[in-house]
Amino acid sequence: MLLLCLGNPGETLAALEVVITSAESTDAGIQLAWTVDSAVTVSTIALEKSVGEPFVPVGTTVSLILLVVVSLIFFSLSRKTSKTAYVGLILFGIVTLAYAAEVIPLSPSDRDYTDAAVQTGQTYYYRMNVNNGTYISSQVSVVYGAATPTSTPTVAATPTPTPGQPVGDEVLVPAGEFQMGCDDAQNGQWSCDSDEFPVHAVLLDAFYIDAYEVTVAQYKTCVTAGSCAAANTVGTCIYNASGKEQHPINCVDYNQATAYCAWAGKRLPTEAEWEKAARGTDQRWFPWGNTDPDCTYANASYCVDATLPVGSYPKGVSPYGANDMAGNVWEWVSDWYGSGYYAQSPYQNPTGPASGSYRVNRGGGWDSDVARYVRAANRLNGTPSDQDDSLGFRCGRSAP
Ligand SMILES: [Ca+2]
Ligand SMILES: [Ca+2]
Repeated sequence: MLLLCLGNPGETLAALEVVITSAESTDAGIQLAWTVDSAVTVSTIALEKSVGEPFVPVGTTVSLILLVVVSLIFFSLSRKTSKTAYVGLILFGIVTLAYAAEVIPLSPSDRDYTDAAVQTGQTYYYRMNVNNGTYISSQVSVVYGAATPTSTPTVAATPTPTPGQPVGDEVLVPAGEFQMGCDDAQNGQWSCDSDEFPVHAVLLDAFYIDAYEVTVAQYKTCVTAGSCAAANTVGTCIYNASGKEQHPINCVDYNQATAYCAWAGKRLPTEAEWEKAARGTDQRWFPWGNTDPDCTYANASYCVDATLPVGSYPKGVSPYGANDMAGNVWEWVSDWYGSGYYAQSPYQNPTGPASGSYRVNRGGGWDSDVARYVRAANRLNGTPSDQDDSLGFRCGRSAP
């Protein structure tokens, strides 16, 4: 979106030079950035904002003082004052306050600011007050035009869960072949389900996959941006549960998961990508290896009977660094479910059957009461409209 900048940015004031170098508006707000001459010590910076009207030349503080002084004079002379004079006082007050600036305090080290409190079609004026009294010489008039609804992914800006890496991190799964599916001869005590036959070689291009399940906080960011529908809130759905912002979002259907990933500039992983990210290339049964699962490896088998913050089981991390690929919540992947698909799957970058009634869910959830459900080869399916309290998702994307 184009902005209108009026005035003469960059005028030097004594030893101080503050230049508004860029001003952009997006749906997330108006973004302002500035530079300060390195020779100048900045002790305070305050951004002043006026809505719809330019700043009066004398400045806001002076305007308010004037209003108080004029008011006192009027009231001291009240018995001698006409109604017309009172009307004049009221008008003066309205005009003065209409020009009053909102002061946005900033840290002296700040060099940019995004003002989210803006409305489409309104004009805003900003100016910098540096070191408590030195204004930049030019005002910046920002015309926030008719916004085109575009989404602004802010995944990387969400809070960091502990333990583990920051939410929003992705892990890279390099290109190459792996064995997908299950082979009873290679599966220890765990029998394969029929839809995991036959084990077959799959060649995938390199891809990224989220290191964590998408959290409630992340999903809410998409809802706030207007690009995702709110998750279901009934029963044990945690969309509105306090203190669970870093838990995986649950009770979202396939289309909601797809919409979130698109908003984040990603997509759901394919079933093959998900399985490779979960178990690597050595046909291990679980993300951490072939040790039987317990409550130190994964949130499953009713260990806590609820979701937990993502990344709570670093011991159960996959060979590529993906967390909670076993347990916490089941995860939507992009493929239609086909129980016999493995027998006809293409060798390279399979994307599942062309159509179907169910989408694939992977990894098991907090309520998986049988350990074999959290095997990396296990497959489940759900109708695309399912919103289950043990079903969430994570996103992936092709490596550039
Ligand atoms: Ca999971
Ligand atoms: Ca199964």
